[in-house]
Amino acid sequence: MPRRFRDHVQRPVVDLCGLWDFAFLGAVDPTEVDPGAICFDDAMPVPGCFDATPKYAARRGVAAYRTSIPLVLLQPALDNERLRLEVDGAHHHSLMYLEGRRVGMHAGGFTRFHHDIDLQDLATAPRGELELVILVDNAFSARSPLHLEHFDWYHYGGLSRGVRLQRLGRTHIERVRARTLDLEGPRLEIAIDYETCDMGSSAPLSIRWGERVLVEEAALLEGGRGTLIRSVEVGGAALWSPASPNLHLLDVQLAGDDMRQRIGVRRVEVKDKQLQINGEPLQVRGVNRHEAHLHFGHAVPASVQLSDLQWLKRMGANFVRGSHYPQDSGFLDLCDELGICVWNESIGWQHRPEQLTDTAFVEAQSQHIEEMMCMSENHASVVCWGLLNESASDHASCRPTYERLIRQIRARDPSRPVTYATHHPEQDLCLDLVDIVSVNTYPGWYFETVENIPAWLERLLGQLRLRAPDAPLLVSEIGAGAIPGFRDANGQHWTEDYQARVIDGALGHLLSPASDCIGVLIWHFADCRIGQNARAAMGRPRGYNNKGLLDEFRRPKLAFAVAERHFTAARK
Ligand code: ADA
Repeated sequence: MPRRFRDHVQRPVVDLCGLWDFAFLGAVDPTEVDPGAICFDDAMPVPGCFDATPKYAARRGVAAYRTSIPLVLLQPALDNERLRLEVDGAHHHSLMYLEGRRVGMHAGGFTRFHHDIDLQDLATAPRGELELVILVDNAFSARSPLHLEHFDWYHYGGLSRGVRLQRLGRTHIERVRARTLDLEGPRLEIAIDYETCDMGSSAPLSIRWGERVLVEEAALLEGGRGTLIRSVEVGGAALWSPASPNLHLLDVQLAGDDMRQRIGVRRVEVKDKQLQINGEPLQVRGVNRHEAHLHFGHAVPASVQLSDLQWLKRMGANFVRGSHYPQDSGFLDLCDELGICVWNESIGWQHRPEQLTDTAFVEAQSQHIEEMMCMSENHASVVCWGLLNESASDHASCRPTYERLIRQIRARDPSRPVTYATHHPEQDLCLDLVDIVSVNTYPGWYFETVENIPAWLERLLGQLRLRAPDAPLLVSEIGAGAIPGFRDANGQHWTEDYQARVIDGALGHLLSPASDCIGVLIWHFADCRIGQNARAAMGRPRGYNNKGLLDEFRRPKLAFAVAERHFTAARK
């Protein structure tokens, strides 16, 4: 494994994580708030979710965060006075003010976005500090069409991931994309998106792979935005796979700017009704995981991310579906290192035709998908893209939206398969659009007896096979609820005993060699809080989705050992 590194060594970057000034403003229109008039009377950590703290529990509305950045931290001064404010996740809608001037607005949590600011546009601070105020609104409103109240999880609010301020030169690297072209060699395509203020200039470009120099040249840059594409051979590079998660350091330098990424060389393919990595079929053994924790909301710290993955490794899992939104890049880093494959999906939950045919919603999804792909495309662990969990893919009116978004994903990245989880397989009208046909089903819980789980699954997969003769089939959700610690001689619904029996019946069938599917993703890893919608809560004791193999504090239930038994046996 290559040593840990920072993304930039040459570009000045100030990490803004830490305690910020805080004020909860509540139900106000954020666009009408004067950031200079806010009375900051509290403190809040960044990353953090303010409504995961007891004082602001269950509060919805606008929250204001403030910090200041000494300009000296952004030295050395470059010849172009442009700053970039980069935010890794703000829930749900945010407005950014630097020195009192609004510099950006963003809708949708869970993705990285940035705003560029010309320093001369600011009334530069005489005290040599820049004051940054971010307003974050976690209310459900038209301002954030991607976060809807009916979803089956708690939408926490705040600055849930990292925040940075960077100083950009006249030429900067916008993004580096590395894609395996050929395992022979191996050969990679490195695409470097840049932006320059200099028309038709040439600039020194170097591409290093670990200690090796792959490219050293004067590259011709067009003015404005452009992309440099180089095909390189990385002879002898060890491949990435779940069993051997080898990573390599890619270091790109252009005109005094730099960007470094960890790359896994591997090929993901759908072939012979299988998902293959480097030509080897992958049996999917995993879980769905919400990036949530009672103490931290969506700002799950690295220590919890790591311990979650340690539980998964112990269980014999090799796969996580990031349900139901893009995963934090720190979590993906760990998945890269530990050889855990990831289905990374855009935010969504049971969208109805009125949303899927609404232009504002579709545009917001499209932008969110672009942001998800930008921040996670270099992660070797991400082996497929997903979208729109359990939405109206059974309505003809929604097919154009599926076509458009799937086309967008494929155009951006032809190297990974695309899928979505359907819960109406028999009526679904979009199965032909995806590479992997994924189905969510709850026999033994919402319908059917535990004894009938194998027969039910066999029938379901048989029907799906008729509709998708050549696609890999995946059971993307299956499970049952259990109140942690509830055991009972009758083994009724909600006992740990009952949940363990459902998991046993499901995995016993789905992981057997006779089963016509590529594997299973259990719903779900750990219990999580759901929204405050009273109707939903009637089926969710404690106000939690209790189908976790572990409880909300990651204490394993009986079903964990059952999954461990099946997963480790299937691995052999
Ligand atoms: C669906 C959904 C999950 C969860 C699950 C359940 O399949 O995709 O997010 O709500 O049902 O617990 O019923």
